[in-house]
Amino acid sequence: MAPTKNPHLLAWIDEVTKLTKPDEVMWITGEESQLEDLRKEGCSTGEMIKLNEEKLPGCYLHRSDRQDVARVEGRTFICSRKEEDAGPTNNWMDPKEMYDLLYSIADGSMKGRTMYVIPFSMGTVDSPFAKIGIEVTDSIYVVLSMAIMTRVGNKVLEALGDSPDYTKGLHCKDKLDPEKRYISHFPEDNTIISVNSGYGGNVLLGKKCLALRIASHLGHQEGWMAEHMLILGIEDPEGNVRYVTGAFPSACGKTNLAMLIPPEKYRKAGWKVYCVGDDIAWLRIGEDGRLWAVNPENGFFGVAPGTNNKSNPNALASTSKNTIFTNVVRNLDDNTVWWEKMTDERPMNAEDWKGEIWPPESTEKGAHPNSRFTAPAKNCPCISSEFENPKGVPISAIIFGGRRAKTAPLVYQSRDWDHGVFVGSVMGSETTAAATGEVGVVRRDPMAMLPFCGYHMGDYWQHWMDMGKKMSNPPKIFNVNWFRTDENGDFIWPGFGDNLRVLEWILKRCEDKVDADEVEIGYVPKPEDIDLEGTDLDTDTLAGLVAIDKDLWREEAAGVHEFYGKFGDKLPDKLKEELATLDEKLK
Ligand code: OXD
Ligand code: MN
Repeated sequence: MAPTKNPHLLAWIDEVTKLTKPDEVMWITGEESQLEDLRKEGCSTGEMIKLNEEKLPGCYLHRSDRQDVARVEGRTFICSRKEEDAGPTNNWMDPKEMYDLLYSIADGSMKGRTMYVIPFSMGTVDSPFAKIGIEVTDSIYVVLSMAIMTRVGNKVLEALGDSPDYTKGLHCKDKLDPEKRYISHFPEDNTIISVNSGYGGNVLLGKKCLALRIASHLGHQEGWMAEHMLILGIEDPEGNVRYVTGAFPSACGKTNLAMLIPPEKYRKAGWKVYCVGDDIAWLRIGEDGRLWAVNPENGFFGVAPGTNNKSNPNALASTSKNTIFTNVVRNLDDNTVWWEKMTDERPMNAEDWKGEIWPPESTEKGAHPNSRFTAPAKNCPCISSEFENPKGVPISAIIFGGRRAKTAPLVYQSRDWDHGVFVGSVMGSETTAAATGEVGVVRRDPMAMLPFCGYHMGDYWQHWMDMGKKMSNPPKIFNVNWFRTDENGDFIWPGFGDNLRVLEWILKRCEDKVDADEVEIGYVPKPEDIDLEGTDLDTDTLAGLVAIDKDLWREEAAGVHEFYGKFGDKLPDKLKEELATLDEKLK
């Protein structure tokens, strides 16, 4: 029996049941015994593989379909009623047409299967900022992953009561046909439908679909922001904790920054760093006129390859128990997992991500490059004590970043909020050889939201401007670039924990405790103001790292003109002015 009397919800579940025609309907209660039964059932069908209970307690391996290993931006749609509202950066289809198409795919697709109903909350259930979703799915993997990534079960239904205010999420695996795969959002209906995929980013509907695409639309209407940002707490030796958020395109070390370990000198002096979130921040203006952030998620859905005891010991520790691994190597000697760069030596007796024997002489990768761990946030050794604070944490600085070999300095500060919005709107990363074969092409990814903004990007930028006007004490906005290279193509800045040296400067700037040099693009540090003790760098190198090459910046400005051209009338005037100011300063 349904554990709710909510008439809206019952009517929708009834409608979905009639459409998908499952053999059974099971409501996820959040009780451990129910989840344990599902883990057992998942193992009996091969959907899940139980790992070594002693070495990896409560951990499982899942393998997705070989054709279904990543998000599919080309098949992700924002089906707003008007095409214009989706904007030039999203795929759009008329909602009626899309519903017809998706209903025809979903029709009868759960025959012979169980339909699971997952009530989930993004944000702690008691938070005034939380949003409730109901995901209906035919995948045990989705149920178990949602139970890690979100708060699930009856407590969510209690919080919902009889309200119609929840996001509807329908997920049908169907036949996992890539040609019929659609990840569709209907912002005006607060609805998500995902079909023919079983990959996390496409089917854990709380994450990118609700907490970014749908939530960005809701935030626009309701006066808050949903951003693709980590949230980090930094404690100085005096015990003051300040919080920053950071937005980075993929492959820029966002998870590493979210779980940074201070360099030895800083550790000894008493600096500590806490992770509040690694991927998504919901931001609201507090009564104090500051911006406050909550992480709506309850777990990490992190990329496994490259994670090791040096690059990110906190992430590795987060996966030590109660974690689901997807598409990694299985070590057959001890039934544990492995991925590239986890250790120097690969396991010799192992299955690759496809579940095939991985011969010791193989030159193929064992783990899929986008293999993942789904780990409870509470496992993280540096999780913030404020992680579950329903009010969130006050933000001192917003940090944008990208991967730029030459153009962007190590760090610069925007002149003010509006200029900061400009800085975020033009951010991008250069492609690396491995990804495309074409090196150094800039891919613009405004605020790292290109694939995740659920409405017109021009309106989104205007919303940023409007939010700035409403804050009496807005965060300061910065841009960082850990990836400047020397004449040999080697990174100059050591990165990882040493990034705290830059964060220290950022926090001092927020409190007017350090001066800066004003240059064409904003404020850069005086080289002597970044603490280099314990690194191999000297102030001359630092001066090079913050130097601005005007010719490169003229090229950059030309690229921005071209990019902005896409947005037509919706490009906020303020951004046009900021670009004109940059042109002027570069003359
Ligand atoms: C993610 C992404 O998986 O941004 O977090 O792609
Ligand atoms: Mn992300």
